[in-house]
Amino acid sequence: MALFITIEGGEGAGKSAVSAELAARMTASGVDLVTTFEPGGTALGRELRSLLFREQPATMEPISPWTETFLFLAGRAHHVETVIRPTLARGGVVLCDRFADSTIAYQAYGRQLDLERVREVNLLATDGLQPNLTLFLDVPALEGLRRAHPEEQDRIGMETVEFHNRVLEGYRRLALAEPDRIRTIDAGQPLAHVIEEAWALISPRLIRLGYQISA
Ligand code: Z5A
Repeated sequence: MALFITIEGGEGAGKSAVSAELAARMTASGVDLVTTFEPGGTALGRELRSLLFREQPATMEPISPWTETFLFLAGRAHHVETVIRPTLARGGVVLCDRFADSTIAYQAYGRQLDLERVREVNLLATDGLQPNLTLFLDVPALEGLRRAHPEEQDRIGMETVEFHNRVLEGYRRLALAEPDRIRTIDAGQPLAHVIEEAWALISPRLIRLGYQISA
């Protein structure tokens, strides 16, 4: 009965905007929904998020790519244990803005860490939990960066365009490798179209769960 949906993509792809509208539609349809995000879907996750993204004091040693990876993974393990699995266990629907694919795309492809090792540690953090459906919002890196609010740019968002292109390449390869789970949506189209495509992928699954969908 449960359903685990994740939304993925590069910076400014529209994940937050699309998640908000999907959540509103699901709530209006009476879905037992938990919306959450990474990094930061728990109190501990928000502490880790602040550690990852705050301006680092000059006295602090730089965060290495593997250290960065383990900080994301610590938050994910806790998020899975305390929020995601309990919701799924009671038959609820989880809509999560970023999950394990982000670590493959950003740390393995973006930071160029060893892909197999990143997969292994990711698997430990998720305890093998996989989303039922992942919506990959695919928009060219330059367009995504143009959309992102400069004042909200974090340490990773401020990486080079080459970095963001590698991230996108990572997502595209993941989508090719797992076409049943990862559905790509052209996020360069107007937001309203992106939302309708996303909803068309989600609503049949909700109907199969027994929900009466109103939109
Ligand atoms: N990260 C990582 O490295 N490893 C990991 O394991 C995890 C994360 C989990 C923070 O993530 C960083 O963490 C992120 C990856 C890394 N770094 N980067 N880059 P985040 O999810 O908190 O932050 P973000 O991806 O940078 O979010 P964002 O910039 O807010 O992007 P978004 O949520 O996809 O976009 P949005 O806020 O919905 O839209 C941005 C603007 O564009 C807004 O004004 C919208 O109205 C507009 N928009 C959206 N869609 C459209 C369309 N289709 N047309 C026109 N305008 C649009």
